[in-house]
Amino acid sequence: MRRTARGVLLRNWTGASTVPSHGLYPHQWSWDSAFIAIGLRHLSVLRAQRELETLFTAQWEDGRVPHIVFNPAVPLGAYFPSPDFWRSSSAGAAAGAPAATETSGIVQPPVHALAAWLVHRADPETSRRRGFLRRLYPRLAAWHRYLTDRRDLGGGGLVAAVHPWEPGMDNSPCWDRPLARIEPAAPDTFRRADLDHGAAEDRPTDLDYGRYVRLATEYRDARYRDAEAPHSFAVEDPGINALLIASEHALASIAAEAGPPAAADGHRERAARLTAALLERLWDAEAGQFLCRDLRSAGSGLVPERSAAGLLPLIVPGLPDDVVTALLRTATGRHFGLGSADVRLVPSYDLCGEAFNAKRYWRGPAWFNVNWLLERGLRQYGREARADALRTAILSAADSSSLAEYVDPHTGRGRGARDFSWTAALALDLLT
Ligand code: 2M8
Repeated sequence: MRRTARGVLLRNWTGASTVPSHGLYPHQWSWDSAFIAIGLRHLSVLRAQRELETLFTAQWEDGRVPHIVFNPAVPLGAYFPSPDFWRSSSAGAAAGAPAATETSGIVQPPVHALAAWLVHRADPETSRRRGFLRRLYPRLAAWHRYLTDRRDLGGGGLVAAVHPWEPGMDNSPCWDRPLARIEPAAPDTFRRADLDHGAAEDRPTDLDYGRYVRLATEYRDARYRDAEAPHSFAVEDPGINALLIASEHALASIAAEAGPPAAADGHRERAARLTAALLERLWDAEAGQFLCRDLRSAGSGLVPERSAAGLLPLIVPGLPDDVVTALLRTATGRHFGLGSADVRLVPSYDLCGEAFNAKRYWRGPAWFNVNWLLERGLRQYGREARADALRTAILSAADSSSLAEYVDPHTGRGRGARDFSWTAALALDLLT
């Protein structure tokens, strides 16, 4: 298993970073790279550092880390939307997009400070010698500042996603309502390259894509300036915010190690403020989990859909005991089935939800990054036996599915791409 996972990471390495999968995703993705670095550190600490460094060379001057960094050697038709759609170097110039690298203009969850800290800890000596954290710290701090300063669209102290691709869970049923208001772009205005590699029944629908394209076009046409963009989709997602908090804690450790030590307190304070806002704005005691908040609905209400993103705050340190207990009850109950005989891994969406579909991407299948984060959260809250069982289940599903992108949560059968990088990386991490 270890050998197979290493082989995948070696083959998916392109010289300065790793593709999630050569066919379906032939460029560098932001949160993929963070998870990949966490696994790569066991294989080559230098490559793990390089993975993150490469991503951050594409950071925009306003602090945003784009969700895709395009490889210029890959033909335009290999992935949609391609650089000629995003036009970052021209349309993004006012927001400080790099001139020499093409990127997307949206972001993904901020797992990077957490990854950087874990990579550092794997070999602190090499990290110090290369000034890894010293160089990365200001970039990570600017990244978090972008999110907290420019993306607090609800004014309540949380980060809002402005596109369904931003939380990384593209077609989650949580977006169905907020997306229903978006007029889809005409189907003949774009060509879906994903269907050249993935089965249509496993992927988002054409209607979803029409809306993704419309929203990205609107942002691009506003030259990616958050103050001017219409942001007709604006959702506070518990996953993004939980990962930001975990990363803010990591940033405090990074500042103490390699930044201005006085900054560590500031990061801890910011983590505490974000945690309070997360509890205040997204916790739903009745549901026993965190929900998304749709900022564009009348009354900007919580979305009554259960996504696994609503369990991810388990990785946030210092949650009140009653919240942790309720989260565990929900995770192990009928909606997510953690530890039950007919559920292999925690699904991305409510097993009892109307929109549940065991095959279709983020509408039910189980994902390895989500389960890895939950395993970490269970350990953080002292649920060692549950964490051990989940670890075993993750490794077994990764192995039997040929390191699939996602699996059917009931059978563990692989779906989507195989030899998927973050599956390999996180399996390697759990093995080490
Ligand atoms: C998926 O998203 C991309 C768009 O960003 C796509 O469908 O083309 C998601 O699973 C996302 O979370 C992931 O980062 C990306 C690459 O693995 O693929």
